[in-house]
This record gives sequence, structure tokens and C-alpha cells, in this order.
Amino acid sequence: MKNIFKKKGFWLLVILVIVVALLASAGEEEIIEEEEEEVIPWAAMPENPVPMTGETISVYNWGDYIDSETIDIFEAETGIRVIYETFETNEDMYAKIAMGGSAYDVIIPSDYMVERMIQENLLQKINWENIPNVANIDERFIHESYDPGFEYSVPYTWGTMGILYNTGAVLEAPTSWETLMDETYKMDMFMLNSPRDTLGIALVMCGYDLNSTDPAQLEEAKQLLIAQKPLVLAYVVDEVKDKMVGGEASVALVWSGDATFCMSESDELSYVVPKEGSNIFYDSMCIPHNARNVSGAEKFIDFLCRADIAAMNYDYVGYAIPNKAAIELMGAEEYNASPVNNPPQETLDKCQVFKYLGDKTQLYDQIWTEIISEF
Ligand code: N2P
Repeated sequence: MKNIFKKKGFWLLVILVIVVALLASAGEEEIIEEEEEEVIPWAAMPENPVPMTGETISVYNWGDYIDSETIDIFEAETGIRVIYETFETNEDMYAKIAMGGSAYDVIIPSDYMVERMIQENLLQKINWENIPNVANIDERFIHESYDPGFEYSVPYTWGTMGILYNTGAVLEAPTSWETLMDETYKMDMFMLNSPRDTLGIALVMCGYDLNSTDPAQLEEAKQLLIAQKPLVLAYVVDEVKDKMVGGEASVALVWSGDATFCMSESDELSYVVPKEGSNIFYDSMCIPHNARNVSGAEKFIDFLCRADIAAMNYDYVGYAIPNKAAIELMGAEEYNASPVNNPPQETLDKCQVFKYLGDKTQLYDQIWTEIISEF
């Protein structure tokens, strides 16, 4: 037998094995580096948490609308304890504040409710000197329409209303609100248990303005929603997410941030802002007139405007944010890639903000009660 070490082929093989091994290890390094690059650029718990000082703030926010880890970080950084309560709709929140029984330090109403609460002296002016991180908010999200002079509200999130649908269950992808009247989806859709949202969309479906106060138009919208009831499995708010991810219905009227969440949980779900147009909303942080700890409230609001915290919060909540520093930190390209949170301009042009309707609000409340109690 010839000495294999003298064979050219053997040495070629040895060299090949070495080259492949080197390449493979270089590849591994690259992968490790990539993973390191993906380390989330946002906040973490401080290494030496500040002991609790006994100071508290009371926060009243929508359900599923904050990453609770941000609260833990705030407490550990400041020693201020956060007492946290949630509501499901602007109207529920308003009723509680207007009754005056509870004193919250931070609340998060939507545009039209900010407008109402300013008019009714239920909010106090923000001392911007104590909110330096407001510089992180994109000026495009400062809206004179509901807070003239930008005095009472700090933009937190925004979004649209649209239809979340199960691509495997619908006959074709919806493009119109008419889908919500389609008999095909009998007992197979969820609607929002929220008077302005649901009545607003019904008005659009009837071809009217979503801020209409015309009693005849509202009556038509009411009749439409009553006619729709046999199709509706339930009127829900936060529960819609688990239900749609769980495949309990084919279509649902939802807010865009909830659609983002659902779509991250299920590949079968998609979202559309129907062609007839929709609502665009802006939710803001505000300090109620009867807050007990204004300086704590300011610290909390400023903390939530911090780029790293707003990014961390976005990652959890899923709603579009007005915080340009946070978007930059996360990578604007990736953030902007979501058509749900960043609809094209032509879609935005078809969306309208809800306005506070003064004493006509009562008409909405009355109609809504009639719809819900109708069998
Ligand atoms: C989140 C509520 C979103 C608020 N659960 C829509 N304005």
C-alpha cells in the first residue's frame, strides 16, 4: 500500500477541510455579531434601584396600553410607586373623572375627549419646563384642533380604525365597510363596544360625516347598527385581540394598534382601512385638574417621552407612536415598513379626527344605549 501522505489528493483534501472549517467559524462569528447588533437598544432596570420613597402617582390608562416593565423601570429609577388603573373607553374614563370621586395624576384620553375635558376645566396646563423630552415628539403630531395652543396634552400614540380579518376565512379581502353588513359573516364578527367609534363608522357607512350631529342621520346610523346585530357575535374592546387570534370570528372592527398586535401573533390576520374612509385618533397624556402629585405626573410623562422607553413601550403595545427619537432608535426603516401603523397618505387623507360634539354627545349616548339593549 502506498503511503497516503504522499498522495496529492490527500493534501488537497486536508487543505479543503481546513478552509471549510475556517469559513464555518468565520460565519459563526458573523452570526454572533448579528445577534449582538440586534440587542434591543432600549431601557433596562437600573443596577441600583432607588428605594421606594413613599411617594405615589396614580395613572389611569386604556387596557393593554403600556408595557408594565416601563412602570417597573420608572419605580426603580425614581422611588415613586405607580398605582395603575385601566379603562376601556374614553366615555368610561370621562365619567369617572367628571364625577370627581377619583383623583388621578396621569390620564390618557383621545383627541375629542381632550377637547371636551379642556372645555370643562377637567385638565390642567402642562408645565413644559418639566417635560424636556417633549422635544422627542414629532411636530406633525401636535394638533391644534383638540388642544389649541398645545397646552394640555402630550402625544402618546395614534392610529386608525379598520377591519381586521382572517385571510383564510373571508371569501375575499375586504375593501369596504360593507363587509360589516355582509350576511356571509352572520355571528362571525366583533364590533367595538364604544359609542363614538361604532356610531362614527355607521355614519360613514351611511355616507355621512363621522362627526354628524344631524338627528335624522344618526337615526339612520342607529337603524343600520340594529340591522347588523344578527351578524355580531359580541361588542368587545380589549378582548377582541385574543378572540381574533384564536380564530373565533372572521372579521372585526378594531383599532390599528390592536391589529398590529394580532398580526404579530397570527399570520392569518390582516387589516384594512376601508375605501370610504375612517377615523384617525391621537391619544395623549394629560394631568387632570384634581391631580394630587403634579410633579410625579410630570416625571412619569417625561419618562414615557424618553426615546428608549417609548421604543420599549411601542414594542409591547403595538400602536403607532409620535416619538421621532424612539423611531430613530428602533430603526425608522423597520418601523415605517408596517402599512398598518404607517398608512399611505391617500389612506390618511380619507381619515378624520373625532370632534367633541358638545351637548349633542347625549344623543350619541342615548342612541348607543338603545342599540346595545335592542334584541
Ligand atoms: C388600547 C386602546 C386603544 C385606544 N387597548 C384607542 N384610542
